[in-house]
Amino acid sequence: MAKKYPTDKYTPRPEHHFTFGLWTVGNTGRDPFGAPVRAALSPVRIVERLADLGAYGVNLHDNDLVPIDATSSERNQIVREFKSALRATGMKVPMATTNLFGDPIFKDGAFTSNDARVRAFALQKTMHAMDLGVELGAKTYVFWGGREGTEVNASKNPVEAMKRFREALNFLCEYAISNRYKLRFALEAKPNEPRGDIFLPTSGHMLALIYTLDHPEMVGLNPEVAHEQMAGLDFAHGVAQALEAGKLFHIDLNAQKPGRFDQDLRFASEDQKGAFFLVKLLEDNAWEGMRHFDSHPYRTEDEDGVWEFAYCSMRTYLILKDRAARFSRDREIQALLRTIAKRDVLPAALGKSLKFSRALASRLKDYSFDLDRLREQGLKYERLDQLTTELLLGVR
Ligand code: GLT
Ligand code: MN
Ligand code: MN
Repeated sequence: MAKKYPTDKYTPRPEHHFTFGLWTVGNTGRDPFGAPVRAALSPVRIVERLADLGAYGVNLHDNDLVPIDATSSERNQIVREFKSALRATGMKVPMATTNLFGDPIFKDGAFTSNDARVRAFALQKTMHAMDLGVELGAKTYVFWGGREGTEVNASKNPVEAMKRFREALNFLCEYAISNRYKLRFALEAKPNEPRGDIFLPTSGHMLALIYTLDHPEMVGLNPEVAHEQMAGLDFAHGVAQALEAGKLFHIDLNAQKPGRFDQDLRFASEDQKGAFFLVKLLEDNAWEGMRHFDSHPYRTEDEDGVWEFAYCSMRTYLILKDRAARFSRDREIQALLRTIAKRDVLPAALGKSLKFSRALASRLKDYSFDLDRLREQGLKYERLDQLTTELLLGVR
């Protein structure tokens, strides 16, 4: 498949740090209205094919690799074979997570279930899954609480739910510390689906929770494009806040049309401008994390289409990265940005910065601004946006 594309600067290579969930390329196309359209791919095959395409690694839920009802000797056999595929291909497993949503046990939540036995089982399952992740070399551990929510508000005390979620994360941080696991936890938000409403619906909610934990330094975010867009938010802005706070531990790249179910579309197959500003943000800040794709091939595809999807996810990222570099070199765009920067200077009478001092506060209170000038200035953002659009559409 990938042969159809030229070998060029958009050709993915392991050093680009692209990763895929086993559940993403492995998605069989089952949806609420229809049966699978593709056969399941074995984890070993996924590792081999993605290695051929230039990926760096794969990420997994415990049960993407080891079925929930496997005996311990079955588990060990599966893990042995998987590790040997990793060794043979040089592929890595940078992130692992727990499936706390698929089994009927979790129909009313895992860490926030009303049933203490379910909460305890969720901890047990997560400890085993953390052991597996560490055994495979994972450094990041993701928590996506797909079932942590309600349809019936009367059924759950939402204040209690926060306390339960916090208690579970505190427990698991201690578990990691007591085993000397070098894991960082990354929390992934989503506003709804599969629950009517999911607790901690956005990355902002998650971020606020982190600072109430016993070990906030161990816990950050795994924002997903589609999930924040479902909440109507500008993804790059949320990611920028996480980055600035040192809390961008991982990222889920995909695409989404507004106002729909969680589509998990191929990265930048929709909203190319939003995707561009995201890539630009990550690249301009030399963000060191994995470029992880959490998306599904269209249900129209056979296995060939799956690999096309995977290859092109990476290729598009590199194209956008190239466009971001071009943006930084574009003379006219840069001239407009310099005009913006020129306004970022305080009047001499006020000094260099707006950091509080009693002296500055008193000078500022007396300072007389030319308000009409500020009101009247045109900012040239129309031009800036058009130039960006032309650059993205390939005519600059
Ligand atoms: C599930 C979900 C994703 C999460 C995965 C991690 S599982 O596929 O839709 O957004 O990132 O648990
Ligand atoms: Mn995700
Ligand atoms: Mn999603």
